[in-house]
Amino acid sequence: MARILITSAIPYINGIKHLGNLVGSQLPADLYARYARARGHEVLFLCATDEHGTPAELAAAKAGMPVADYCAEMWQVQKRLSDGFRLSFDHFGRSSSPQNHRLTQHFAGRLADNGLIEERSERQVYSNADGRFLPDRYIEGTCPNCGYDRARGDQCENCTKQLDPTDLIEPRSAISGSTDLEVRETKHLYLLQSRLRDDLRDWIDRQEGWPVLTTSIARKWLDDGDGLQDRGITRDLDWGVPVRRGDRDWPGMEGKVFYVWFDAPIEYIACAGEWADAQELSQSDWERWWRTDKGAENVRYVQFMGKDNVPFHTLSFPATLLGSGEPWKLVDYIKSFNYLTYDGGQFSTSQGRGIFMDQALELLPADYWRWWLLSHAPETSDSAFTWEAFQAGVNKDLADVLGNFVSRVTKFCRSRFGEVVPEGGEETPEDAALIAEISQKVAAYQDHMDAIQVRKAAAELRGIWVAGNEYLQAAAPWAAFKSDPARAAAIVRLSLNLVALYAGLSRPFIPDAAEAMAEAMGVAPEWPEDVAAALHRLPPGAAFRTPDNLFRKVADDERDAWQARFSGGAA
Ligand code: B3M
Ligand code: ZN
Repeated sequence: MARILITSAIPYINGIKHLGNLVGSQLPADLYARYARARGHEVLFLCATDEHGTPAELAAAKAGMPVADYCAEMWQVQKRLSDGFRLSFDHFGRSSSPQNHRLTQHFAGRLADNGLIEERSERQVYSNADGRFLPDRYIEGTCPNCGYDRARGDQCENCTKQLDPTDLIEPRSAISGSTDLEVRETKHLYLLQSRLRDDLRDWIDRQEGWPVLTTSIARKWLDDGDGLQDRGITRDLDWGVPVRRGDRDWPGMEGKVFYVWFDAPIEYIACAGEWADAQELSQSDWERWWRTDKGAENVRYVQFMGKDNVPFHTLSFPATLLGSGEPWKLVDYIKSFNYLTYDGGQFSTSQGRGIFMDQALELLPADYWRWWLLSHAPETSDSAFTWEAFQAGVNKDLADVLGNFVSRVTKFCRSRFGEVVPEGGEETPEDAALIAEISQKVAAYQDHMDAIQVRKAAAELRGIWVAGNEYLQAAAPWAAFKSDPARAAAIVRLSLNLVALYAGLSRPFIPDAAEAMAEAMGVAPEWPEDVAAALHRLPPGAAFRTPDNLFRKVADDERDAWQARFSGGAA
């Protein structure tokens, strides 16, 4: 038994996430957490909302709400949806928590004490009407390149040209529309990441077996001369973690907050503190997950994220931890994902294109989405969501293979032997061959899950379901029953045991259906550490219940209607 710390990239607070976001971090993290728990490991699985930064402020302004209220409300929404998808976080925290404020300020203080933070003066646009400095994307004006009149200070959306706010013609504040802007001198803090380049390179070089997607991104930024530039870690915003040096004021930094990407990964640690506080545990209970001087040297720490988040997790966050000079736990394995595309294009939050978490759960229960998304996880390349593929995957794997198997064996048994595991009959070579085949497939399934090879694991699990189906088809208890009822009883007994076995094995992917299968068989969904023994778990005479159909099929007209509804523009 090991101790495994698992974190998923923490979703931005502004708005409901789409299925591409879900399959890129939270969902595979949940799969792994559920698997690790099932294998008897001690797991701490953490996620939170990422609440600071310009997008949160803008979204709150658009909703006409104070940003703190907006975040509190959206946290509730995201929490409800993550429960709906059965994401089994031990704690779903908030980066705006007091724990994260304290810890972020603590890290800044340590980094400053170690000479890794420098104050630099900059010239930045100040809005007299708004009484504040404006971040680049809060400034709008006409693009000098294409003439688009709503270009932002960082980029023109129309022609994609990267801009400086001073490039804009007739610049105005995106908050008030005021053109009363001036350029003022302001001070910001910079994290001198480049001084940690050698430490970071040594650390990356020591990692074995990381996904190529992770290490190639990390090395690109390390080796590229500009990649590990010193990074501004403060912003002129109202909402965020106020800049302090540990528990002291930071002269000259009044009214400023830390940059969202500085405090967001620190929330992984703070979230463990939030968890401990919520559970009424003590400081040492969370520190044993995070401090290598307090027990975390024995922890395996695994992170899940989309590829765009990799540089922050392979370089910036480790720089914060290493630079503190304190014994914080560094990540042991980073599982990163490519993108899921939607019906030949991209998911688009602004255009309402694609399926969002709330909409998905209105259409079908979580298991349908979990199974399809995980079995098509964008691991080695981007993968494509299409309604045809979704319909085919659900109908074939879930309804035709797994659902049909469970329904056939339970209904046949009920009609011939009643709702009890039938007695009699000897185990034949055919049965022994199935047990051997399943044992070997379960070993392969475990290997893929241990290696966090999500698609391969899904394919192996599907193969385990198929093997049971083929066995039942070939053994044909309905035919045997006429000439040799005892033989039919043995086939049915083994098949009912397969249902119980499937409950344990399938639970990381489809937790609700797994519960239903286990409950029908009158057992808890357990991991089969010994497959042969597990396939004799239900004794003759044990009662079971014929479950309702586990899965329904997606019909063609339904598929077409959904495709039309989520094509965008309808938002
Ligand atoms: N919120 C970006 C994202 O959701 C960002 C991740 C933070 S992880 C510390 O993709
Ligand atoms: Zn332009």
